[in-house]
Order: sequence, then C-alpha cells, then structure tokens
Amino acid sequence: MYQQHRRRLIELFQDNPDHLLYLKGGSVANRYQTDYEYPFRQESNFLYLTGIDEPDMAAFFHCGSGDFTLVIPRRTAQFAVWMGYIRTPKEYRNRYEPDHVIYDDEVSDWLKKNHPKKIHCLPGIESHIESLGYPAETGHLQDALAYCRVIKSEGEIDHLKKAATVANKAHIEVMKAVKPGAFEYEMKALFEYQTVRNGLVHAPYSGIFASGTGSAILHYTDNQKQMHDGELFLVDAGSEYRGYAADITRTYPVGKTFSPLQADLYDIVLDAQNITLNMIRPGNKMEDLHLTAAQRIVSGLRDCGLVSGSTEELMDANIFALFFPHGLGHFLGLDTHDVGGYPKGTEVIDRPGLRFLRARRTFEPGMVLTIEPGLYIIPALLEPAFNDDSKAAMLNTERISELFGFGGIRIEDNVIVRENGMENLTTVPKTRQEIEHLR
Ligand SMILES: [Mn+2]
Repeated sequence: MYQQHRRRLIELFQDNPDHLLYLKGGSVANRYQTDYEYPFRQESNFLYLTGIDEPDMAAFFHCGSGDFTLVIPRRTAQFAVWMGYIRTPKEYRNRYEPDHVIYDDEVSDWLKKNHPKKIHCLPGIESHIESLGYPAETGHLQDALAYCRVIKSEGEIDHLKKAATVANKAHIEVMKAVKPGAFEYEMKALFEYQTVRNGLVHAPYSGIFASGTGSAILHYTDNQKQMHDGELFLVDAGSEYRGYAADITRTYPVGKTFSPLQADLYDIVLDAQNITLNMIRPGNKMEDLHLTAAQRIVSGLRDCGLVSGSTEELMDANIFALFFPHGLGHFLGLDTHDVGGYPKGTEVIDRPGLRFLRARRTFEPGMVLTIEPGLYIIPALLEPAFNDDSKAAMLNTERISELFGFGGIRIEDNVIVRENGMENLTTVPKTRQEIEHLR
C-alpha cells in the first residue's frame, strides 16, 4: 500500500523529472527540558509514504525515476543500549523496500550525484534544503499530499476498519459498565484497557469521558468527576491502528434510562445524524449536510418549546449555532482531523457554527469522514444571546436557563463515501432502545 501511495504522489510531479521531493520523518519529543520522552508517533505524511514507524528518518523521491531513497541516521552503540536496536541498511531495505538507503551524513554527496533542479519540501524545512545548496519549493508538496491522502486506498480503508472494530468494542464495554457512583476516569481506564488489550497501544487523541455539565465542554479532558444518576455521559474516544484513527462519540444516561427531556433532545440529534448520513454520496457537500443538521436541530428545539420562530427565521438569526457550535464532521485518516478539508482556494465560511466546519468539499468515493451533530446547553454562549436583541425574542430564556446544568449530546460515526452512498464503520448502539437494553 505504501508503494501505491508513493506512486500516486510522484505522478503529480511527473512534469518535472529533474525535481526531488523531500520528506522528513518525526523525532522523539521530550517533556520540556527533561529526558522524559513522549511516546514516538511518526509524522503522518512520512508514515503515509513509507510505513516506517521509527524516529529520525528522511526520504527523497525522484520525480523522474520514481526512486525512493531512504535516509537513515548513523546510530552510535549508545542508541542500542537505550533503544535496543541499530538496524543495518540491508534490514531497512528488506523491511520497507526503498530503492536505495543512505546514511544522513551521505546526503550532501548523494545530492551532488543527483543534482536536482529543485527540491520540494513541506513548509518549515526549506532552510535545511537551502543550507545544502539547492533551491527549495514549498508551494506544492503539502497540497499534493493532502490531495492524495483525502481519497483512501484499499489498504488504508482496511486499517481504518481495524481501528473502528476495536473502538466499537471498547465503546460497548463502557456503555455496559457505566453506573451512578463511578468516576469518569474509571470509564477512561476501561476504554483504554479494551483498546490496549487488542494491541492498539496508542490513542489517536485524548478521549473525552464527560458526565453532567462536562458533556457540554467540547474538549473536556479532565475526566475526574464522579457520575450521578440523572446525568448524561458523553464518551468521545477512539483507537489507532498503524497510525489510522477511529473517532467515535456516544451519549447516554449514567443511570438506566433517559429522562423524558433527555430523550426528546437525544432523538433530535440522532435524527439529525440519520438524515445527514443518508445524504452522503458522491457530489454532495459537507456544508449542505451541516446546514441540514442545523435545521433539524432548531426545528426540534422549537418542538420542545426552547425556541420560537420558523425554521427559516431561526436559521437566519444563527440560533442553531448557539446549540450546535461546532462543525458536523471532518475527514478521518492518519490524523483524527485529517488533511484535505479545504482544497486550495476554498475559504472558511465566516458564519457562527460554520466557522469551525473542518471540511468544505464535495464528496468523492474513498473519502472517510465523521458525522457528528451535537446539541449542547452552553451558558457561555446562551447568556450573551439573552441580551442580544436579534436573538432574545426567539429564545425561551426561562426554560433554557433551567437547563444550564443539562450538559450536551453528541453522536459521532465514521463513514466511507462509496459510489452509491456510504459505508458506516461505527456499530456502537445509538437508538435509545438499544442503549437502554444494554444497561
Ligand atoms: Mn470527531
């Protein structure tokens, strides 16, 4: 699969057979000024092209011949003492199938032999290339990589499915275990136990295990509270398989059943998700799905008596963004918020709620994305709106204020765009009936 990725990228540069592409792999990061090392995670573009999950590597790709030259560090014996290995060039050749392997102290001589006219690199690396005496170009490689990575190869889809399978299982175990009196971190421990015991030792992002009002904090990672009957519990957590992420969210009661109000608001979000999942097919656009979800949310809030006005009026006044302040979804791949959301020339829509939409793009087969509508009661957003004449008349301020302790609901699935629709990788129960059945 990595060879296929390289071929796809190099093809985009075939008009410049005397150019090189240069990619630098990741290094180990330390905690501030200490020798504490964070777990190594390969830079995603480098991983996409090579599959190599080791620090301090680099690679050149020849736009004419297509050759892949791997640059490895010359390790001292000390490295083996601490890290356990020093691989020979031959081992790298056998393991990762580069056409050539050179040491990092040989790069200068190697470049002299190849005399590229230009070297394409990612922004931030150009001074390194220029210090070697060659013109650097940062205008194309990043876009080219995003262009390639946004359409997943069959190998990548297989990796994403493996991550999803484990994350599905872990979510179900947490859903079964949650109960009043338990702490949020116990659920985090259970989720991580389930993923690690399946061999997936690194998480794609810090999970959110949020009960009560924490469920309305979009990036809540405190995970310290004790949970109480009557509260909602929101779990946004995933797994990573060979760099590929699953990113799933479920919201359900801490106790055995949804309260009538929780049930009403939950069904609005679920309905918004189902409607937009059904809109995924080649040719449709993320921003249209976002607005459709937003319409469903405001009309639902009106049916519950929390807002008033026609759906059109509520949309025009951006009332939806007070309750659904984030984007409907994002691309998913080697990064949880994967590349390619904004193709060159596409601007962010400067409108509340849409400003944070991470992808504006027409769907094509092979794209993988999340669909994650949400409905939150966030006092920090709502209180200023109560004093805003353009909004206050549409808000039932009394009833909304009573809900300031409610928290929020988000439901997130991971889907592949297919020729005739979509394939959903997320199988964690999400109807109220299914969830209550598990409790
Ligand atoms: Mn997400």
